[in-house]
Amino acid sequence: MKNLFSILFLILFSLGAQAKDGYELWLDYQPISNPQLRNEVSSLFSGVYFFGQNPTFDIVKKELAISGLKLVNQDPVFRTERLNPTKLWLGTREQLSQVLGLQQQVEIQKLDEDGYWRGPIDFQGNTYYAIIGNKPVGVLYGVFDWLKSIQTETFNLKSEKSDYPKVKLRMLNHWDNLDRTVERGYAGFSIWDWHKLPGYIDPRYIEYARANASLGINAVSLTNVNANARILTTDFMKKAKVLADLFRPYGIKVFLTARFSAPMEIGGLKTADPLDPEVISFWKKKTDEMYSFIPDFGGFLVKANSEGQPGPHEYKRTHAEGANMLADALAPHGGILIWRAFVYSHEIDEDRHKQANLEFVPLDGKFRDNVIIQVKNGAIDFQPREPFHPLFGAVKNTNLGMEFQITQEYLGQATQLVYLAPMWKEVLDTKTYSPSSNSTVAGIVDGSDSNQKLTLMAGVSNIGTDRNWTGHLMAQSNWFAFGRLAWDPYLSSEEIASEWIKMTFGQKPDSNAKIKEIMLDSHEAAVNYMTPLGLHHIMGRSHHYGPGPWVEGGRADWTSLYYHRADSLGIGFDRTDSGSNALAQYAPEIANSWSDPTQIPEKYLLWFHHLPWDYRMKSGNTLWNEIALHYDQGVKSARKMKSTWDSLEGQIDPERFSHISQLLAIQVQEAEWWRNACLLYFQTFSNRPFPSEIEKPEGDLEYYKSLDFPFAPGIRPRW
Ligand code: BDP
Repeated sequence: MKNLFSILFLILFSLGAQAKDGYELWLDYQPISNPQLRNEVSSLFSGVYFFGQNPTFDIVKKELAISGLKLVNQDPVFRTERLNPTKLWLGTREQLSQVLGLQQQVEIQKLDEDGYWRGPIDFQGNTYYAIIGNKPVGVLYGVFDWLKSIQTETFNLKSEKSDYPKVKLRMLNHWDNLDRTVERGYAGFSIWDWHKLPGYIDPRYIEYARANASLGINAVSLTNVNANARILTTDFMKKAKVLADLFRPYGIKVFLTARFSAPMEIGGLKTADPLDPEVISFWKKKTDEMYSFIPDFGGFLVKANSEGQPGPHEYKRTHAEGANMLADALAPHGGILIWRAFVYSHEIDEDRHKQANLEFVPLDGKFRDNVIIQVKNGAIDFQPREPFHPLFGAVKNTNLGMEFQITQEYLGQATQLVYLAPMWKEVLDTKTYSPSSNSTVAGIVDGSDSNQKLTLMAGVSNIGTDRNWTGHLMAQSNWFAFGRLAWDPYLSSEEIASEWIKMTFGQKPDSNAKIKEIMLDSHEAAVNYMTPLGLHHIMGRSHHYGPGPWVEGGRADWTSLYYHRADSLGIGFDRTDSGSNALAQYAPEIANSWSDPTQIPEKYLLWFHHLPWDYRMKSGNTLWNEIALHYDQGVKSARKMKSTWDSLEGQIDPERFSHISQLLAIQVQEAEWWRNACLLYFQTFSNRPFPSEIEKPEGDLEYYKSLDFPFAPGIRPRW
């Protein structure tokens, strides 16, 4: 009988172990097959010694317990004696200082406070493998890196490695509402269960913190930038405190969004004027109260005077006056105020592209030291491809942080596989020519070109209650890639993809090469079938799902016509000096070359130029034909992604294989839909036939225009 139970248990266990639903993310720790690596790693797990104790080390212990068993079937043996037979040493530099050689001491000291060193240390005739951080969290990061090297089979017992994050604040921004809906969320509801907090702790909170820590993400803003003032009430502070306490040992600080009109909404004041003494005192008291619950509270994130959000302009005050007032309330506690540069108004008769610079450049040098301006990667809005935001390079005495969007609002939401690292890298690697001729966007963001001390990279989260966290399993790679780039913006998209694939799907060289090919082709594919050659913001109204180049009426800068400007003569937004002259906001090296349609990279052509349909492209094709060829190429690439994936049947576990295969089938349909709808629509202006090489767009335009998606996910709730 007992045997029967054991057999049943084994069967159930192995069935369970095979069911891959994505919940484990990249921390699945699949068994290592390489015998030498297995032996080395098991031996390290067989003797683990911690120099000291603290809550972060408790987490490291848990991670070693999970990973040891899964990777090499070895429970870690935690020893109380640090010498042989102990094998693995963990501790901070200070804790290990007596045993460290001079060389290591110097190496580690050079690292940033979150950095780590790992490698062999000879001591009294034995060699120990040590993972050392300047702070306990550095040990945690070092351990995750070590585990990654095992998962990716790159671990070498004899070599040393040190690393540290290039950016100080590596942050997720959740656009989560208190009712658990998520603005632009495509993976279910918010993982923050405010209703059950502070009493109930969902185990997901821990899994979430663990995943973030594995990437070095060290800050999270829990609430939507379209903020609800209620989050600043005492009841909600108590709830947020629970999360902050859970996240602390993982090295993660909590931030909250602050609604500028909160003094009126929850403070009973008649104004939110940032220079009003009562308003100042409201924010000071609120902030002090927040710190009484969360002593290491990160600070506030604010969206003001943008898309209807309240802000200092209501009181004829500047963004600097608004931001500084909040920054002053935070400063005594060491808090940081993050103020978004995503500001534009249809009441201002200016190209939306220019508005952030018009607001912020005159304020350069006027923000407090603990203020950082969070700037989207491009000047419009997370489009499939955008040239970098001209604020990078335009200010010299203002801290600037980067805001990327991990959630795929404009990039296929949760039905499409689009690996975003290549898009982010394109922006990070671009030369700004300012403050110096070699500056890049990455150099401004990490402070190496801008000299700013306070540095930030934020990513709008794609996380929700879906079992696999991100809706589309492959979208986990975007959470991962964001974390890796926030840690080191100089990594390549390719190496990040390789790491993620091995950690997610295991060590299978053939299938891994194909998955990588799919991922690396996916962004260009999406740009081609959505918005090639610099077209932008031509998605369906409000939900932004699918094509809507015909969207017109209402607020001009929320229509597609505003952006593509197609007419019988041509297409594109003239942002040269004969048009809005947004180009003048870039350094002259860029402005001059991009003003010339023959010099600007063609991928940005229609972003800055309105050109005739018969304009000759570098390929020799007319502009019209080139647009059509790009759309068609996008569809072909999507089909190729699908067939490449399908060729992996049998090599990937059935559950994940089918999930991705089904979604890729949808992606192909959506790519065809985009191509057909956009080409049929633009043809009404170009009045030219489609080039013979392309597959003729099917259907009729009226049909595409009639499609309606009242229940598309992620739409902004209206209160
Ligand atoms: C846009 C989204 C909108 C956000 C806004 C923002 O459509 O839902 O509120 O950005 O960043 O991309 O504030």
